[in-house]
Amino acid sequence: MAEIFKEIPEIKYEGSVGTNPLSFKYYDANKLVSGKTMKEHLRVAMAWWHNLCADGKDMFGEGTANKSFGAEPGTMAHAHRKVDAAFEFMSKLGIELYCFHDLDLVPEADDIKEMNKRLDEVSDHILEKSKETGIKLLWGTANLTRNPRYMNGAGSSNSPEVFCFAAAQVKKGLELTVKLGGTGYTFWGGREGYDLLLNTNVKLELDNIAALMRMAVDYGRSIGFNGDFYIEPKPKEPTKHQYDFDAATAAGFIKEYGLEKDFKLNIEANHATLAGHTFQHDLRIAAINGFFGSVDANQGDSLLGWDTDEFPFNVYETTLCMYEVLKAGGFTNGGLNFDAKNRRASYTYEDMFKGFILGMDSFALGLLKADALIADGRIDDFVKERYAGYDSGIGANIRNRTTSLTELAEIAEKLGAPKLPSSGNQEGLESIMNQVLFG
Ligand code: XLS
Ligand code: NI
Ligand code: NI
Repeated sequence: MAEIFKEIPEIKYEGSVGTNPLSFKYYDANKLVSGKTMKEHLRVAMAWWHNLCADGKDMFGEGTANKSFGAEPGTMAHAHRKVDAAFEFMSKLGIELYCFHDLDLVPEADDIKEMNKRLDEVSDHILEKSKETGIKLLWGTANLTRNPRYMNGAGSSNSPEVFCFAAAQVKKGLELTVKLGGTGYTFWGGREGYDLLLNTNVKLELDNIAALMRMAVDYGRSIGFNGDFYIEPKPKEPTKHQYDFDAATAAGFIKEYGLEKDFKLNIEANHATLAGHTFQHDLRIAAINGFFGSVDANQGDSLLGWDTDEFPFNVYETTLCMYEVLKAGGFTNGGLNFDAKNRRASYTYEDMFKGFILGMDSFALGLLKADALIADGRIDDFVKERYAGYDSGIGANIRNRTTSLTELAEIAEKLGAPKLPSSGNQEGLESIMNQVLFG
């Protein structure tokens, strides 16, 4: 079969002094970092939608990138060509995982039976390639946003007929996930949210979203899906009020509806920042709730208020992300899905590769620096010391809940005005971070 990215060689690690733009400077797949290889730590995945489908179209203009891969877009021949492109692309970069929505794989059909037939055909092709290369699915999902029928959401639709169609897509999405060896199934809220409270039954919509998720768990488990279900929080876009605003909101939802045995969170950098948080904040909130699952790796632009899905280059952020990932025990079923796309003006095949080289190198650096921060130990020691008052005495009693307001009030009377808490040392800690980053 004809090579698609003919002019692009296999991308190799050539070290940080290399100047070859088509080489990794820091991503060294088999380098050992604290007992695991870089590849095992990062579990890099390619997002089918951005890499093989998005052509740079925006609301002001048509696409700039040609993603036909030599076939007529909108045809099954094109769907197959995208499979060839995907596997050639991933093989050249040494990427072993990918993620997709049903509609990224095949042209949409109104009839669900026809859609499923197309999905069976293309997933057979993917499976064949997967057997040849060892490349597997990280997580699958269904696109419940694009078709006009989802104008009011899927699980949150006011129409039970639309809800049924969504259920059919989720069912098939789970079947494909199992077929392709996926270890995750994602629910990104999509249009699950609202713009106007006056026309919305919020409680009914939330109950129905949870019902769809519960049915997905029951069906998934019945067909042998042993992986994690994820909620991917996002605060806005497309609707004004998205129900899964951020990690804290999604964690509350999971607990409220008793989904905690099966669900974790997929934290996207750009979604966290849209919610007014840092990426690392949402990772920490996921982890302390026991819901650390997977990551959609990208980067937003602080001057633009939407999900720009840029390839990450901010090493300060990737370090703090990998610091949280390492502290949470690393990925198990999850990974780093590059939910990222080239800028509109970066439209060549070479740019597609450069996007991943940048993203993978940025996270490789982040991993190395996070590991160094942990090994350095000064940050951990500082935090331990900062809360040391709670290790013994009345502090320990507060933590164990073996005291009362009355006892604490008596102590306060005896002690008089407390002295100021110890310094937070923000500038000192940030200096340590710079020292570890830049040597
Ligand atoms: C959109 C989301 C989407 C999910 C998958 O903002 O990031 O791409 O990751 O549906
Ligand atoms: Ni995403
Ligand atoms: Ni996103």
